[in-house]
Amino acid sequence: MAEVPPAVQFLSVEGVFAPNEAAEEYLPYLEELTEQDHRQFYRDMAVTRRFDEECTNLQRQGQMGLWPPSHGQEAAQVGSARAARPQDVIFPSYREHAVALVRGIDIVDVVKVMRGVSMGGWDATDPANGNFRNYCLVIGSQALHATGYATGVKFDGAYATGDAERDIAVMAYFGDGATSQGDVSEAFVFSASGQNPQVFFLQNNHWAISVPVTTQSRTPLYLRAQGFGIPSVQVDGNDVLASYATSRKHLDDARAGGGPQLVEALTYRIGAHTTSDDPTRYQTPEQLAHWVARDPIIRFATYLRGQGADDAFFADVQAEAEDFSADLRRRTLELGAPALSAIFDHAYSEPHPLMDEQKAWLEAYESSLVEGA
Ligand SMILES: Cc1ncc(C[n+]2csc(CCOP(=O)(O)OP(=O)(O)O)c2C)c(N)n1
Repeated sequence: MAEVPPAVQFLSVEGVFAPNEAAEEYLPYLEELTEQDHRQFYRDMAVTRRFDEECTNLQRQGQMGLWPPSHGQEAAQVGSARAARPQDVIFPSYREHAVALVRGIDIVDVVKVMRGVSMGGWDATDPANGNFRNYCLVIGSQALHATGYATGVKFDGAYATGDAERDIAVMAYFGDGATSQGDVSEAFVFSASGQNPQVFFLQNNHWAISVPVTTQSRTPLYLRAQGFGIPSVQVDGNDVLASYATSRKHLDDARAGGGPQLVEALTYRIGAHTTSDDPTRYQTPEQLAHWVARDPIIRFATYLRGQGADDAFFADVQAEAEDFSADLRRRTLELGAPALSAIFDHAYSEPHPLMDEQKAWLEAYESSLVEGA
């Protein structure tokens, strides 16, 4: 493994504001943040943690086929999502529940995907959905989708105009495992060649299901990007301020015409890859304990308490998280099945005679099965 300098960090593991040397150039990005912003970060993380637990329970109760928990990755996701501007376009993988929340997605739409009652979940082109594209279960493929989209932004000249309210950056989220996919390397090549306005946000949660990142890469992952001519930085992904500040800078740079950028957030997947997995078969208790002690939410709570947040604030957030989860549970249990013919509706973006024919056939077949027909 190559020697690397420490990752950008503002908060010590104990939650004390103590920027390290690597964090210095990112300090100005924290200056605009208000106490309200800090509290919002906490709220986003705590609500996500709570509904993520609820979704895990719902899956265990047979309400979903699968759930990929985000426990432990809340700071990486919330910091980067809050750093993006409304006009930025986000391409997630399948674990970005906190990012979905921040961008305004109705989390029940995510549940629908995992329950298998929706092909996509939400209309990604509806501005109400925060330019948050659909979840993607094909590892790394969204890096290429993002690169294609960013190429379009480039052709439209919708960046580097100097208008920060309108210039667009595209952000792609993926994991350490995805960097082993050809798609991600291809995305790096095309994006660097085109000097696209995009940021690759890599959550290194140390595992591609049961394969450790040390098996996947002999070099720190963020250094790979530099081989493609992409400026990159490694940050403490369990420090929400570090995730925010680095994402802000690199999104700003990409939007302003600086070409693609990469942020590698060092974090850890606490628990299972998905509800189909048993992490006790490969994660050591020591490694898990090391990361549990670096819980991003507890760490930021300590920081906020130092800034004057009192018990009433934390109780209020907890109550909001409980309400959110109870509502999510109620609405999940109310989800009906989609019309069988819906499967044809999104195969092509425009009407297609073959789809119409197949849909009509299925409907006729279904109605022939109705008793008495
Ligand atoms: C193209 C492709 N190959 C294999 C899989 C099976 N698979 C699902 S998740 C996963 C590991 C992904 O790890 P990483 O990219 O680090 O993301 P994480 O789940 O840890 O967030 C694999 C190999 C897949 N979904 N798609």
